[in-house]
Amino acid sequence: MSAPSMMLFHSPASPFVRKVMVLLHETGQSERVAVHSINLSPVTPDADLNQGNPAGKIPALRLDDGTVLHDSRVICEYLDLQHVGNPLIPREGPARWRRLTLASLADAIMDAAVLTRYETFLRPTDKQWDSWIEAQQDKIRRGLSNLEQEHIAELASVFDIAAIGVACALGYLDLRFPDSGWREQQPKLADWYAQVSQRPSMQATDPSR
Ligand code: GSF
Repeated sequence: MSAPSMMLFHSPASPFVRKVMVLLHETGQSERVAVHSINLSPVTPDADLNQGNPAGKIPALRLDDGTVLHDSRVICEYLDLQHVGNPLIPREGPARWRRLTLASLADAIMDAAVLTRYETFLRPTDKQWDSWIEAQQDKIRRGLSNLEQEHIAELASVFDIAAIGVACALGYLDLRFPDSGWREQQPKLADWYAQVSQRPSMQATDPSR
């Protein structure tokens, strides 16, 4: 077995990093990537991570020639072009735009959840802005409701970039907001999530394990 040729800046709690890790598992490429764990927040940057990645966010993927790819969408697209199995991002046609738009909705839920986490956990209490937190929560609620009402069949049809994104978004809500009660409002989404959570790729990347 050859040594890993790429290095992924990683933190187990990051839902965006988890997307990349799940895609690596699902496409049989985990051993191509060495994981470099860092402790990161917007107010505690990492100088090594910032090289070639000025926004200083994870995930970032350093290739063997030193090129740095970011963000999770670009990294997933790159890795999906590197394996011989069925693509997890449709290459062309209407399916490509439907699945990428669904994946973007998942990213938007993750963004709102991560920003809520920063506001409620990192920001000093006296500086927190309740209306802003509530607006992020509304984005999450609208996103979950849209998935429940319109996208369950599509999600269940294939475990691709869209399904991976939604699964990682739900996993992050469970990790950071365990009392959010999203399952009561979205029972079909909850059933779907219970099933996909059993996949080896989801089990291997479960941040609560
Ligand atoms: C979002 C990455 C992100 O917010 C992507 O990769 O798709 N659009 C990007 N990463 C967070 C960590 S997280 O997933 O909780 C991050 O790097 N935060 C540090 C910062 O400075 O914002």
